[in-house]
Amino acid sequence: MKKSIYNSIIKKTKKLAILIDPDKVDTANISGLIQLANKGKIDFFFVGGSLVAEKPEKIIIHLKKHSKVPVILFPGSLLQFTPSADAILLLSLISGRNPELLIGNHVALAPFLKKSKMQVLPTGYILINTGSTSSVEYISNTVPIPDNKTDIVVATAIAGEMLGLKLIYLEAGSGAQRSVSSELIDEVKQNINIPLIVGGGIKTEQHIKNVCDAGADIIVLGTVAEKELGQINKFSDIIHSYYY
Ligand code: 1GP
Repeated sequence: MKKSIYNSIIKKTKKLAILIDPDKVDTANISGLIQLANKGKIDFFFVGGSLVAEKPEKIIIHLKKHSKVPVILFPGSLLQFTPSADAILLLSLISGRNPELLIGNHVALAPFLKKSKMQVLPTGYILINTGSTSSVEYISNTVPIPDNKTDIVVATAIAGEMLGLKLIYLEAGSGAQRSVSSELIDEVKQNINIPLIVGGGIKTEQHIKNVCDAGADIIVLGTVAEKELGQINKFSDIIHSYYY
């Protein structure tokens, strides 16, 4: 694994990643996010989605042209692969039992990744059911772990780390009514030694404080950035006020 983006993740502040769905955001309406990025308010752009009709390439090239913030592909499927991003979250959906999302897609993608200059970030992706069916659940054909099954979530995260994955991602699903609970984040964080990404349904100042206090290292915001861009400046300041 090439180290530089990963090294920046493990540095001593919490990070804000903004999720960009190429179907919802285009080069004409992304200037506000680029301005925030250039003011140091955004640490990473994640680009991708569960079901994306628009190829992510155009938006990635635009982001890279106008800002220095690393662009990380967060692919919902192999169809979203493009070597134009700086890095890729190579997701293993370890909460599920769909072999394509545990190894099949990785085999198909490996020759392309090997040829590309992208940094590969092997990530244990854990889908949590916080009360509603997410797009990821439906599209991935996997069963998310119920959010009251703390022991299963923690064991899954530990297994991911033991398998050599470099990041754990707790995902409630984009637009989730409820984000992953503080208790669950805290339990997982106490049991792993790799960075923890948390996303899905985080949309208020209080949510941000809760997930930061509980131990999230990277906080992913998607829907709130699309709908209430004006809030991101404040949210970023909260996230960046935490030091380990
Ligand atoms: C990324 O799915 C999240 O993990 C983004 O979720 O759109 O609810 O912020 P939101």
